[in-house]
Amino acid sequence: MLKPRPTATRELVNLDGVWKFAVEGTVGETPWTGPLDTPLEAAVPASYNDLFTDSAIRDHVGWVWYQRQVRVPRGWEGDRAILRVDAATHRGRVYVDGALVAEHIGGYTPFEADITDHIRPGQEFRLTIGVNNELTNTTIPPGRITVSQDGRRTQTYLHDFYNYAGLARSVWLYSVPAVHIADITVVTGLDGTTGTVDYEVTTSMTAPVRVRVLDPSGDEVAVSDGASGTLRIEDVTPWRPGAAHLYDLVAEVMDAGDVVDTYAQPFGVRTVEVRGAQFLINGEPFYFTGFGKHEDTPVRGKGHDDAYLVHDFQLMEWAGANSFRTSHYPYAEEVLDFADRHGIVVIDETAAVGLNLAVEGGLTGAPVRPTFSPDTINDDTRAAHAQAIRELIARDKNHPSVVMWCIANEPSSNEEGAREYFEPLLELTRKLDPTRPVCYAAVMFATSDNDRIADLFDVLCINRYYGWYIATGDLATAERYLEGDLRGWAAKFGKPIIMSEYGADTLQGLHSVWDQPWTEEYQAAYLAAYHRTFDRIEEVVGEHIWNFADFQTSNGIHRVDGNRKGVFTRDRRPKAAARALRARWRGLDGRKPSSGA
Ligand code: BDP
Repeated sequence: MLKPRPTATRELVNLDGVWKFAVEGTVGETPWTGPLDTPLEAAVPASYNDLFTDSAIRDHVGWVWYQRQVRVPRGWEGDRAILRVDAATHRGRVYVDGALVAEHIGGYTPFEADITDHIRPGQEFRLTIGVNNELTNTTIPPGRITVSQDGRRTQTYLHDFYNYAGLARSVWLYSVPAVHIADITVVTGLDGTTGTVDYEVTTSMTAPVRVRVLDPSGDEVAVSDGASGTLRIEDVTPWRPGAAHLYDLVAEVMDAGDVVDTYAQPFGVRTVEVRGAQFLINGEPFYFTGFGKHEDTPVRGKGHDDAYLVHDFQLMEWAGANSFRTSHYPYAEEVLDFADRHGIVVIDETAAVGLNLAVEGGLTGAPVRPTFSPDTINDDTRAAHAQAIRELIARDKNHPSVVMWCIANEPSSNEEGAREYFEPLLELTRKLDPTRPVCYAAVMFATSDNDRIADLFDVLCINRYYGWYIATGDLATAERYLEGDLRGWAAKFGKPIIMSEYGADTLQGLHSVWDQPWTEEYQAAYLAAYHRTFDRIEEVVGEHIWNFADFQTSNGIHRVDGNRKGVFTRDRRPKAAARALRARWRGLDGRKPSSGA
């Protein structure tokens, strides 16, 4: 799916700003049929939850409504007009005046509607978008809605981050010519000093296509005719971690010798491969340093913000991070574009977080239900999960920064039914993209002995909290457990291991001379214990700390104003561990730190 871009043949109108806003129940049953009668306004992009002081809005379970007027540029006669919503979390319905033009389920991937037949160039139309935040056992991520005795609907879910909802990314209106480029796929390879570029351009109607590759200075370095083929770039400059280099694949659709549509798709020439227990980028072993992140900031919730985008990447670079995981959902496309341009490596994750009912009982003492069963995570959930994978790959396939797909976080991979659930999803992922390795992030309860799916995947991504949830405050025991655990996976599977989560909640400003959980010293000592262990185990090819920054969670006695495992606070100030990381990570250039054994 192409990102909308202005080109010589396409125009783009951004619809961000302040929209009318209402919660279901406070306006009529069919709010799209007329002007929204509401005193409220909401910012787009932003999650709506933290914008208002009324807790009934923050805690609302169901639909909310956004509305604005849009004027169609008058020069669009003869073109198609496409409305694009970058994300409606978790379900969206789009109405142009009274007409439903699009419906989409899945909160973190874009969707579009061709609204040409509903609008007139030069005229205004009323755009209404309904957004629903409900999570059930057949959504990705899953959740459960209960009705309390006073009739209120309450949403629970199986992940700790707050269920922010709304229009957290941009909304666009753009034009394309009637005959246009519908999609482009680029797969690159390296043949000595030559870059190979397999490309495929799909068009709305059969029409001649020609493509050119431009280097960053705009010089043409390869050219070809035809909707698919292989281009060769002599003396190619590969895209490398820490040294981004992007080319443009300019596709042109021709009609009687004229260019009727043109689109420039940025790409980088690089290869990714898993060989034995190594993760290779451009044939060289790569060691991941970085974080699991969240899209999470004060007031905006999951709302995309370019200032935080730039600042977060600055902080990652300052710390020596060369990579991150888009835990626990696909991030805004602006984030991946930035990573492409700055040589930061990305593990790109679906929103399949919390396919795990073993954690549900917890402190409530509720009987544990099986994760995979007709009443819980079932065939319909898997169909939603498959769709999430399709949409992720369709959106992100051309990003050189994306080196691996992560199709789930902490599923109950040790439970009966896990293999049956995951095997077809993995097959689908590999069919859609045979070029990138695939992983899932393994939960604490899944060990090398009882995990039922690890052999299907390319890289073992493992989340562990020894020294926090287990052996709390006892780092000597934690280190021993960790080493035994990792050596178990290494011996059994012989695959590369990335520690995809490890971390300790830390209150900024809390100090102690002892190993006391929650202090800044403890976080630093905890991370150091893990790092010593990684350096002793050859199969470990990466370390992603949980988390880059503190983030908001749902209410619960495990959290004080959110999850505090950030190396940075929610407002991006460094805790003591940040400098220790910087000392370890800076200057590694993708190589593993030398053994601390
Ligand atoms: C892991 C989850 C992550 C949580 C983390 C924690 O993958 O989303 O935030 O634990 O408890 O289980 O801090």
